[in-house]
Amino acid sequence: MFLIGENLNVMSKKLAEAFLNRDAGPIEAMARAEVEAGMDMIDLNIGPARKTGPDFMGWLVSVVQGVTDLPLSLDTSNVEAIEAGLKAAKKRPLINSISARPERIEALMPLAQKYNAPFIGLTLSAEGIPRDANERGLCAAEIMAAAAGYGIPEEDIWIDPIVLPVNTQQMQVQGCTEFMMMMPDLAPAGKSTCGLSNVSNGVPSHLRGVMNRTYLVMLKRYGLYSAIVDAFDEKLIAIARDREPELEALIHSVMDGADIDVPGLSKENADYVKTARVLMGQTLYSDSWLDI
Ligand code: THG
Repeated sequence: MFLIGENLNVMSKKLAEAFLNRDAGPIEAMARAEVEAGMDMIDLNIGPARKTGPDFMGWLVSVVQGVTDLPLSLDTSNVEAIEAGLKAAKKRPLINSISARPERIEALMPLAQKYNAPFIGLTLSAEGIPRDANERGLCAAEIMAAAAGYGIPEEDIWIDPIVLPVNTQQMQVQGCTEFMMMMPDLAPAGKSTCGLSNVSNGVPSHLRGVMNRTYLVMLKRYGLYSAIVDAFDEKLIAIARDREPELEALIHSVMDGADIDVPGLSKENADYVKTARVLMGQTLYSDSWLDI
């Protein structure tokens, strides 16, 4: 699986000051650490960046490129900042992202075309976030059709079905898994990706890892091509790199409805089984889902 490191982002408490003061040191250190962790690409998430976006993205791209040759993902809703990143990048960067909203398509697809850059197509339309896998499929089809109109090849489109937090949107979680099954028919040459950590947003922080890892196994089973992930979750990286076949087999058996003797499992494996059941909507989410 192709892994995009999420850790260079404006929400980061650790990097807030460095971002504010344009202090390159901590940002270079984080980029190096993501490379060390085995990422294939680094996401540069500067948020909406309304005022100083273009200048800031240009600066950030130069700083990160100073310490690594990895390709970059330009993560902002500011169109001018995306273009500044496209201009500054040495390697073909990924535009993160273009939704199915007409004004976003009209503003960003010409840039993807001009700079010959791949982009993440976010399944979000004028009506908002889709409610199920079929609505996600419709959104994806709109994005693909629009891109074809700009002559953008299908293999440069990375569809993101928008992962939502399990604690408030539990019924939406399966929408993304089901969407992954539809991808080969929808876009045989297209790619898929998602912001994996979204699933555990708002979940007690010490429990986010088990949630993220279990969901990754589920999405991976249906062919997820890529994910934006916490570069420093070693077990998660091991799953993505096919180094946890036993854990994958356990979670697959839950997905297949196997009758599992949970009390007979190790605490760690029991946690994964309980988490898979929450993600499948079989157990109602609560912050204490592992204790019941
Ligand atoms: N799809 C696409 N791009 C995306 C997302 C997506 N980019 C942003 C986001 N979602 C993916 N990136 C993150 C980055 C950080 C976190 C979650 C997703 C995160 N951070 C912790 C927090 O906010 O509590 C820790 C912050 C810190 O370091 O202090 O959860 O879905 N295309």
